[in-house]
Amino acid sequence: MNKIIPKVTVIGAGAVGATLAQRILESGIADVVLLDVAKNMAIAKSFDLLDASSVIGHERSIFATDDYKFIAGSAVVVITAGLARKPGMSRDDLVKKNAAIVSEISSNVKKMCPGSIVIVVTNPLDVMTYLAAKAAGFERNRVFGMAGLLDTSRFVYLVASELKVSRSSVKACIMGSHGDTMVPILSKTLVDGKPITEVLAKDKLDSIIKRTRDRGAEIVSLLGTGSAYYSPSAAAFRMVEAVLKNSRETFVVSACLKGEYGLSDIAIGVPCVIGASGINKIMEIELTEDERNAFRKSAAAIKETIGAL
Ligand code: A3D
Repeated sequence: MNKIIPKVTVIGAGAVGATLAQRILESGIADVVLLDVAKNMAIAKSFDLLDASSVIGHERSIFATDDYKFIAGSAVVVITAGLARKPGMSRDDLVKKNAAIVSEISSNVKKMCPGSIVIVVTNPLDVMTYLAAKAAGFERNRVFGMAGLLDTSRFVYLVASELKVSRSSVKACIMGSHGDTMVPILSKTLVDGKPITEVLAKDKLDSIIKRTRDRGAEIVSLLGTGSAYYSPSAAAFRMVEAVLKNSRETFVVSACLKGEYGLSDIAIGVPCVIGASGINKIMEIELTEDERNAFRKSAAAIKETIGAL
């Protein structure tokens, strides 16, 4: 009997969207619909990806379009459409234009794909996740944003390379906003089972935290045009995979809170168990007083941008 292959829609065929499509196809976990207002560009990328399929050795398919009727039946929809940062821009500088794009896309997803899980990548991430959840009107477990897993992965890489240890020996968690107020949870950060504050001097740790916060901007300024896409597409891929495989892994995702951590009417990065229903569970972990204060400050920054919209 033929196995039913799930369908994943990626909206936005730019750097993040196309690389995510490539990761999905090459993993073999789903067929892809790639939707972009720039239809020919999306078609060109889909042809290029298909032309690689026999070299890589997969049988998955990708269909490029600008028409929402083709997204019907998708198990997961990933929104990567919108403007990316240019050198000197903050993520919040993108807010008005991307808000209009994400709201329109989410209304189309609501119409054409009412049973899907929606993963938001467009920046500013937490605000766009909040807007997508409002516009789609889905239960809150079915709309979440990708960022905390990426921020954590950047931090893990920098810590591991400073200490010359394997990346798998560093356990970390970065909560809060995907922006200048992100909150590394040092009380839960371990290197080979030891608290990070015991193995890394404070000045080194502070400079790694700063570099993690600025890593996106560092890449934007080196690229000159566009922003990071290998690591963002990798993190988005892991979330798609967790949903399709119902793996119930814990990732920090931007989740819509209803009382958790004392917050409501906001999307913000918190650890969540991800599976077939999207967010299976929001984990309320214990924070130190400093971490709690930093998390509240981060929430206030997100609320300010939502308010300004
Ligand atoms: P880019 O390569 O410019 O691709 C964006 C694509 O969106 C383009 O192909 C556009 O044609 C398309 N698009 C624009 N408007 C629409 C629309 N209404 N419907 C369909 N498609 C549309 O950007 P990118 O892929 O580098 O980044 C995409 C978004 O992800 C940006 O907002 C980035 O800031 C954001 N991003 C977020 C992270 C996180 O960690 C959260 C990381 C990297 C990028």
